[in-house]
Amino acid sequence: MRAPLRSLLLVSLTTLGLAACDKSEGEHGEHGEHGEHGTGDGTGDDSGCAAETRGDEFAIGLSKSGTSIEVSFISSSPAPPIKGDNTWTLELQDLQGQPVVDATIVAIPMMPDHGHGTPVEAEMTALETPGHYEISPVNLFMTGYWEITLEVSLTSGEQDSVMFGFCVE
Ligand SMILES: [Cu+2]
Repeated sequence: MRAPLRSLLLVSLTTLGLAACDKSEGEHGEHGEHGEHGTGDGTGDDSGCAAETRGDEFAIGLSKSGTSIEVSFISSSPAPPIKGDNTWTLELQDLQGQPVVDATIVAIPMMPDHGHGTPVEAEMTALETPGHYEISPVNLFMTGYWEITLEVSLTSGEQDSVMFGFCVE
């Protein structure tokens, strides 16, 4: 009897946390979210990205390797990624440098400091160039540090994943 009650509480707390996060962003836009989420360095620096040491420096060609594939940035619009909706063109290659076609990519953005993702689902489009895929919108709705995991399913049935980290403002 106790366990179900506890998990129910946990779920409602999580839901509340997410709602509060969305709400503060929606109502206040650029202002005020940092105080509420408590990055807690007390410097009053509104961006935080200048001091952010995690993640990746965006560049065309930035790449990450999984177990059997490599994912590289062909483009990002805008570049570097910003707070809001982003469109990414990515190239998938196998470890021999051959294009990986007919893959399925699911983008999962998370803010590790706040413990939330985004309700907006990105869609994937395979482009004409073999191995090129467009992912849009990569929705990074808050200022701060995001980790975007790309879960890749290959035609072989194999699963792979890579992660890019970007601080956006
Ligand atoms: Cu957040």
